[in-house]
Amino acid sequence: MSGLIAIVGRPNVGKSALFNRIVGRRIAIVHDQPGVTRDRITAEAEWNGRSFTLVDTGGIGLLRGEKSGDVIIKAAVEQVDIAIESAQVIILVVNAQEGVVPLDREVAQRLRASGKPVLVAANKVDTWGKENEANEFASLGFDKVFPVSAIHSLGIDDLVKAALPHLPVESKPVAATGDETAPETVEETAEDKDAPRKLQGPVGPLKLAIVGRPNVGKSSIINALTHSSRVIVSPIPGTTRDAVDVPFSVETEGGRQEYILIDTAGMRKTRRVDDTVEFFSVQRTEDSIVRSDITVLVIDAEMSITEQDKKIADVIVENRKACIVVVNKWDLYDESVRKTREEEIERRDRKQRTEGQEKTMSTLVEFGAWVQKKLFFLDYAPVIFTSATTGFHLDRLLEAVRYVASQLQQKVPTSILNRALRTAVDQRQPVSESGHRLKFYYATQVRLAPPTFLLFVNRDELFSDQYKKYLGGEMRKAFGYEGCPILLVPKPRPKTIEPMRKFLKPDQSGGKRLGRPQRATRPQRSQGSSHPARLQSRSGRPQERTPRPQSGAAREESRGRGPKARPQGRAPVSQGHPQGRPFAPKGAGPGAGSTARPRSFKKKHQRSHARGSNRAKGRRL
Ligand SMILES: Nc1nc2c(ncn2[C@@H]2O[C@H](COP(=O)(O)OP(=O)(O)OP(=O)(O)O)[C@@H](O)[C@H]2O)c(=O)[nH]1
Ligand SMILES: [Mg+2]
Repeated sequence: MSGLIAIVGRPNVGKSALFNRIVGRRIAIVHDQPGVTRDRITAEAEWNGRSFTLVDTGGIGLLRGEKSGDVIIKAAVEQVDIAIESAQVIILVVNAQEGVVPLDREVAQRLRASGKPVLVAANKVDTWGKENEANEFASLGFDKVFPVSAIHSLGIDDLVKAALPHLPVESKPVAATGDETAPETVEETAEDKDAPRKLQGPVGPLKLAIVGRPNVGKSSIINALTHSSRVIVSPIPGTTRDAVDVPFSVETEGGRQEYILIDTAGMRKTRRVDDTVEFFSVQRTEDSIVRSDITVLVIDAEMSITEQDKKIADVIVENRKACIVVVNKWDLYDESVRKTREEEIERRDRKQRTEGQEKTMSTLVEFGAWVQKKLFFLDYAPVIFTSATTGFHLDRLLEAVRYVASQLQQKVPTSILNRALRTAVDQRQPVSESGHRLKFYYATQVRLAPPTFLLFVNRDELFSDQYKKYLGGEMRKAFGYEGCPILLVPKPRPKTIEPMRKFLKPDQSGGKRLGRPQRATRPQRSQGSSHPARLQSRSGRPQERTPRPQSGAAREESRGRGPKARPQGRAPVSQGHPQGRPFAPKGAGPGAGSTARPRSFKKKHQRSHARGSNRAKGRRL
């Protein structure tokens, strides 16, 4: 156990500023307005090699004009109590510039009752030499008063050093962020010939950012998943302000899975964000999307899909994040859907429906399709219908999370990738532009999360968005990647390689086939099977026979290349049918295609590759 230090005090004394200063990062929102922090915010901190957990709390006590019945204030005070309860040492923050006020005495009394060691931090001693101002706080009845300035970083070391001896002796090293090994740029990785073997998906607990408009039930979902009241829930939009990390683990047959759920502030239309606190809240939400492994976009079943939902979805897509769409408050909608379905069945029985009559949505599958159509640019994300209140389908949400997480670990062997790409290119050749045609040499996966593929081509500027979308769709059909964006990065072939055109015989220049390049002129190998000479023939077979990663990965494993991450089965994302798949309109969305594909491909595909393996060696894709 690393130990826990709680920062408490009346509102607006600088608790969050002190918290950020000790943690060394701007986590909590600091603003000169009382009651900004509501939830309990925790962070792992380290001081002189000693790690501990630091908690920032909403202020204790009511300010003028506040009513104790206010649901948010009540909940915030409860959160402070929990923090006090679980801490080994408490830092009571007071304002040295204002001196002791009655509310400080109230808070002090409460802390004395807890029996925990308390250190008084007399904050806002901004100029050294004014420490004497802090002396009057001795009257609060605690042994130690530390004059500090959180903003100017004065006196912090003495304060923390005095707190550390109260923590349990055993300490854990500070948790790794998991980002250290992530390659910074695609280029960097591509140059590294061993890159494919080093690819690594998200490590450490998976970070799930729960985002959406205000009041859609983000905090409720977190509380329901963790069976706790960890974050504050209220009917007042804008309840959550800071991004709150909530650790969470699930036991499955496969073992224990650790997550960090990040509760975020609801995002309103930018032009309505007139208040500074809300501005910072939204910024924290965007930061949470950036640092998440998977983003869960929550929408309100009752409110349909609004422009604002689309804007938030845009942020997710821009940041290339894996995503799951959750339609929450389904309990409020369920009844009317049931009625519609009954009417539909009745009409069908009476054969009343005429051809061409618009069908009403009455199943979750149809609703899922509608949602994905509306959020077409996010159509790679499975849609789950939940109720945080009744617990409806929260298990499915977890299953989807597990499944998408497994997709972020999927490494497609280069040979299989190239076969899939060849099939796709054979099936639909890139449209030639100004007499030049885009030619593909080979492809290799350079990143797992998000799945990123480097495609060596003759000229990257010929790779149109339209063709990228088509290829992305074909990759999705071949390898799944539900919930993940697929990135295709064209790269001109290495300069050491002579243009393939050079080897064209004059009579072939208009045709598809190329003369066989000389050995020395072939593209460099980036990995054993990725060499164009090893590419297998154009199968000329239907796209359905495109390889599935499972078979390839299994093959790689049997070659002794070590275990590869494989999908652990498909997520039951189509709500109406547990075994179903998410709906994704074919070809919709950037770099995304239909997620639907026949299940019987794998065997057929294996056969097709066995047959075609020796043909057309040395060809371009
Ligand atoms: N009927 C119903 N009500 C829900 C459900 N989920 C949340 N609510 C209610 O919706 C209101 C808002 O819930 P919160 O969890 O605070 O919503 P939030 O998205 O975190 O809101 P902000 O933090 O303000 O952005 C509360 O009154 C909840 O009780 C649900 O599944 N069904
Ligand atoms: Mg909330």
